[in-house]
Amino acid sequence: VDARQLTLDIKRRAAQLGFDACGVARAEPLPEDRLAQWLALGYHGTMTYLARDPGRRVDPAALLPGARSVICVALLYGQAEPEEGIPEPRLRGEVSAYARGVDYHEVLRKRLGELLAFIRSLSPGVEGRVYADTGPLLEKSWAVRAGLGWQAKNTNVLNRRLGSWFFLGEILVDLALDYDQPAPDHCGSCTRCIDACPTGALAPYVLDSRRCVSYLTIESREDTPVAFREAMGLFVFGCDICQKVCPWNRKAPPSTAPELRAESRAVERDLVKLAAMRPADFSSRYRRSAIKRATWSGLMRNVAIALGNSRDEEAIGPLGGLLEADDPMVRRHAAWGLARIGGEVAFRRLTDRRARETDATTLRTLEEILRLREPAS
Ligand code: B12
Ligand code: SF4
Ligand code: SF4
Repeated sequence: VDARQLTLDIKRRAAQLGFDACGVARAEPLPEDRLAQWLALGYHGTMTYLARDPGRRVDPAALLPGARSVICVALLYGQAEPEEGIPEPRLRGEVSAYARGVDYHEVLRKRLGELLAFIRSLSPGVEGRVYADTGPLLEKSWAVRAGLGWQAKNTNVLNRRLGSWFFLGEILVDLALDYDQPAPDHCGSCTRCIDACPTGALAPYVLDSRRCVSYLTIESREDTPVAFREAMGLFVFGCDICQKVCPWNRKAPPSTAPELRAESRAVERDLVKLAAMRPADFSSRYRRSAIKRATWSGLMRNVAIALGNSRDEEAIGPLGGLLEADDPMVRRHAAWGLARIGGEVAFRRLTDRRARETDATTLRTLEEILRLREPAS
């Protein structure tokens, strides 16, 4: 089969499998300098895996000897908002749009596996590897090369027809195919995403993860810097702001993947229910959801911040519960949340906890909070 026909067949099959776009790039090494520069600036924060073995990130041949092509796909996950029929709780947290269905790793890998099986049926003996998010490929760079869009100022891949609410996945193969042209940049003079980012994490085309709410709520295993907590608002998992404000997303088509909708109701946005979730409930509830990545402790830390940011006295009860959590990090954030709500009842909880607190760092946090309060009372 000639490369052109094979490529057309692969793209047709990708569309049948429900992928919203498919393009192909030549598997040449990517320039290393910008990744190195980004890492040197420390913009990866504690995601040390990104700094490990940079050669493997930029050279597909290091992943698959004889690699010749990178087949890139996009799968839309955007939903029409609001989700109908779900009553909104009084204390509602925000979960990023991408995390509302079945874990996208599972959804993408299954479909990519089917696409690879199809390629094998056309070209027996082909070597191929499937990637979806967790592998070392710099997926955005490959998507751009494969013509799926341009890497926009908010650093996501953006497509004129699809917007940016899509996941990326790839198949690396040792087959020669017909290659696509990279799409030109259509951000123009717009800076909406940069202006709207609540924590100032974006400069044009560059993200400092350490300031990004997505990183702080999902990847970080540490205390959230106090300076960012108010700006995080009600987000408990991920952040959608720099995509929501993008003009190219105004007419973005919704996802047609049923799995990405199926469990949307299982994703709890009720902060009171979330705060009451025990580690075992967390594990079973999010077993097939991207949310498990945050870990129970991380999610409870985020819930404590969101409860504080609600500035609603109803949040004092759930925050009081989190102030008794086994994990001291969760207790410290619950203390912050209670102080943010303020008032007699909240401060009585904090004073009471201070008398019993055994963790040195948490005790210091409680003392600092109460010292600020006590001279005034
Ligand atoms: C680590 C990671 C994160 C980190 C870092 C994000 C980032 N911008 O890199 C955090 C946790 C913050 C994150 C957040 C999100 N992520 Co993420 N993430 C990844 C992951 C695993 C690796 C990305 C990576 O290697 N980053 C490293 C840097 C170097 O990459 P870069 O942005 O391309 O950096 C380039 C530019 O900075 C550029 N550059 C241009 N000019 C200049 C100038 C200077 C001075 C410098 C230094 C660099 C530079 O050069 C760099 C190298 O190409 C990928 C999956 C993968 N394996 O690729 C998903 C991925 C990028 N994430 C994805 C998603 C959906 C998200 C979120 C939208 C989720 C959410 N709603 O919360 C947010 C978006 C935040 C944002 N504005 O980017 C999707 C993006 C899909 C798309 N349409 O683009 C991916 C591809 C996962 C997937 N398979 O679908 N993510
Ligand atoms: S995801 Fe949120 S915090 Fe991160 S860059 Fe975008 S707007 Fe900023
Ligand atoms: S908001 Fe504007 S600058 Fe940001 S990604 Fe969209 S078009 Fe580009």
